[in-house]
Amino acid sequence: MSFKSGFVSVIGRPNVGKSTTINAVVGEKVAIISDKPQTTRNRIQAVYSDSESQVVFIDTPGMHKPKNKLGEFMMKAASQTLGEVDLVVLMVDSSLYTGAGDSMIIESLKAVKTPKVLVINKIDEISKEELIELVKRYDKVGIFDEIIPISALKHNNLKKLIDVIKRYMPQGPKYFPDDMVTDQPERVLISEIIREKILNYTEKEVPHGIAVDIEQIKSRAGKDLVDISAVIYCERDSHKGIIIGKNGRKLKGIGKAAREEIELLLGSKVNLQLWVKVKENWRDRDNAIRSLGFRQ
Ligand code: GDP
Ligand code: MG
Ligand code: K
Repeated sequence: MSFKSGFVSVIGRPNVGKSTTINAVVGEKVAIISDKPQTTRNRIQAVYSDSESQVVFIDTPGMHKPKNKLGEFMMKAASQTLGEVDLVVLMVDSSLYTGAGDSMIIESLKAVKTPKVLVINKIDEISKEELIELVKRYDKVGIFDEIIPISALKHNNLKKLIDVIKRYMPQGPKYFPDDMVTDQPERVLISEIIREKILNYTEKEVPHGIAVDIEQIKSRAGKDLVDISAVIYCERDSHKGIIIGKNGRKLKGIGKAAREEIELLLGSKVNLQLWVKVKENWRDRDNAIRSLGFRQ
């Protein structure tokens, strides 16, 4: 069976239980939870991993009723993000009737083509009859591919939730190595994207003797632009030549393909600078992994 991986945006009003749910779903399988403020509008919250899949949960700020112009702008940016992930999970609180905030989110979701799952959380606070009514009401909205009642607190129906989420993930690579812990998930993803493009462009000529070290990720003040510089380490001079290609053509192609994917990941324009350096037997050095930004 082929590996599946993708990105999920969990949205909903404050206090409906988004964090509790993500933490419970990811549980002991947590690879990464980042609470550091990041420069871009998308923030990787946590990564769920098992033997057949990897699900990257993205935090999408700004999905609430806009109070002013800035709020409206945030809301627009958030909706754009929702069009770029593989699945949108809208979470509501079972004990509250659909408030203005929810209807606003539902309205803006109608324009989003990404598959949508509605999660009704806190079902421990209502009766079966009330739940049936609630499911009916949300079903009538007509935009949800699935409706899943859960209790994040009581760990009720979480297995079902992750199974459904996995069903919507496309075939994809394992973005994060097993057992790796990092507080810089974006850095790791970016280096993996670049590595993948190098392998695509060089076919079997440069097998696995490469590593990508992200030297800088910096958001340019006042602009929707992130400057990224990375060094590609290879083991031999001949490999360096292959990666760069005739007149630098191959490196240019690698850079373009990587940049386009990184722009999708970060949700902003990217200026990507790549350098190629030879570092013999980097794999044998005991601190090589650590020096490339990984903490094990
Ligand atoms: P977020 O703002 O959407 O991330 O919500 P949180 O995860 O921070 O949860 C808000 C509050 O709801 C916390 O006090 C949680 O303990 C509580 N909560 C979360 N899930 C459930 C649930 O399934 N049942 C009940 N009764 N409370 C829950
Ligand atoms: Mg939260
Ligand atoms: K910026």
